Amino acid sequence: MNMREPDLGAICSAFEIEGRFLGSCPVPSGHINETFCSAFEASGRTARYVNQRINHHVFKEPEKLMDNMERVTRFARGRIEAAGGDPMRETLNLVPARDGRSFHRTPGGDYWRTFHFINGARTYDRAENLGLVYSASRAFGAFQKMLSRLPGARLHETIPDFHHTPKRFAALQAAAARDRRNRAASVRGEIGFVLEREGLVGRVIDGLAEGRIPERVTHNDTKLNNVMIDDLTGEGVCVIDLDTVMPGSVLYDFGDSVRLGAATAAEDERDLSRVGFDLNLFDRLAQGYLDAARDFLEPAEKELLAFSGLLLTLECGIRFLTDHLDGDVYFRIHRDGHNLDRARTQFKMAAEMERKMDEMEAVVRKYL
Ligand code: GN1
Ligand code: MG
Repeated sequence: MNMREPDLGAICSAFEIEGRFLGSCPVPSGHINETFCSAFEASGRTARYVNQRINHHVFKEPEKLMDNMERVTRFARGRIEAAGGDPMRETLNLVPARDGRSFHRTPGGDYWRTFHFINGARTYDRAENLGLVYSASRAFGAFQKMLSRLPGARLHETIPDFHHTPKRFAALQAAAARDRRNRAASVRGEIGFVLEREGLVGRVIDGLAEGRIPERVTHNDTKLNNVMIDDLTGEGVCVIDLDTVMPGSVLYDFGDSVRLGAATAAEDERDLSRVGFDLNLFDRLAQGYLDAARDFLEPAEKELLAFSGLLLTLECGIRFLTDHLDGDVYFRIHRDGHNLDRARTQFKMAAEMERKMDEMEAVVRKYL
C-alpha cells in the first residue's frame, strides 16, 4: 500500500485538462485503489475530475487493464449515443494523458488515470431503500446486456482466477496453515465455517469449465456503491469501477450484488446482531436485475441465481478471512481486525441465505 500524499496538481498536469487547478480532496472509498477528486476553473466555470492511482500490486498489468477500460467505455459511448442517451453521464469518460495514452505513469512507477466527474448523481454505501436497490441492480443487468455485444478479442483478465471460488478456498487453507501472524487459533470458528462448505465452492466454476454456463463479459465487482444513482430520478445512471470488467459469469455479478444490496448493515459492522440478509431487498435485486437481463440469460444461469448470492458472499468472506490471516496485505484496513469484522458479516449473511434458500429461489422464479 502506498501512503505517500500525492501532489494532485502535478498529476493532473499530465492529463488533457484545461484551466487552473483549484484543489483536490481524497475520496475515501474502495479497498484497493486510491481515489481523489480535483477541481479546475476554466472560462469562469468549475469542472471536476476523478483521479485514481491504480494499485499495481493488485492489478499487476495496468496497461492491459486500461486497454480493457478504453475498449469498454468506447463501446458504451457508441451504444449510448445510438440510443439517444447522454454519454457524458451514462458511462465513465477517461480524460487522456498528454502523451495520448489513457493513463499516466509517474517516474516513481505509479499509474494514474482521470475521469470526468458525473454531476447530479451519487453512490450509496448501504441499501437505504428498496427503490435504490432495484435501480442499481437493473443498471448492472443492463451493463451486462450491453457488453454481451462487445466486439473484438477476449478481454484481458485483469486479475486471473478472480472469482475462482475453489482457489479462494485453497488460499484460505494455505493461509491458515502458514499462520503468518499467529491469528489462526483465534479464528477457528470462522475457518471451520468455511471448511464445512467445501461442497459449495465449485458449483459455478465447474459449470463454466464444462461449458454448461457460458463465459461472458462481466463486471465482477457489483457492489451497490458501484452504480451512480441519479439525484432527481433515483435511477441508475452509470456503472463505475471497471477494473475487473473481464471474462466471467453473470452469476459472479448477480451473486456479488447480494452481499451489499440485500444486507441490513454495513460490510464491516461489528455488532453482528444488526447484520443480516433481507429478503425484501433481495426481491428488489432480483426484479431489477431480471428486468434488464431476463431475455438474454440461459437456463443454466437462471437456475443458479439465488445460489450465487450465497456463493459470492461466502467467497468474499473467505477473501477477507484469508487477508486477516496473512496480515492485511490486500484489502486496505482502517482499524485492527477490520478484515475479520468484514469476514464475519459475510459469513453471517451466508448462513442466513442458506436458511432462506427456498424463499430466495421462489423470489427468482417470480421474476423469471
Ligand atoms: C474490493 O476496492 P473495491 O471496494 O472496489 C475488491 C472486491 C471486493 C470488495 C469488497 C479488485 O473492491 O472484489 O468484493 O473490495 N476488489 C478487488 O468490498 O479485489
Ligand atoms: Mg472495485
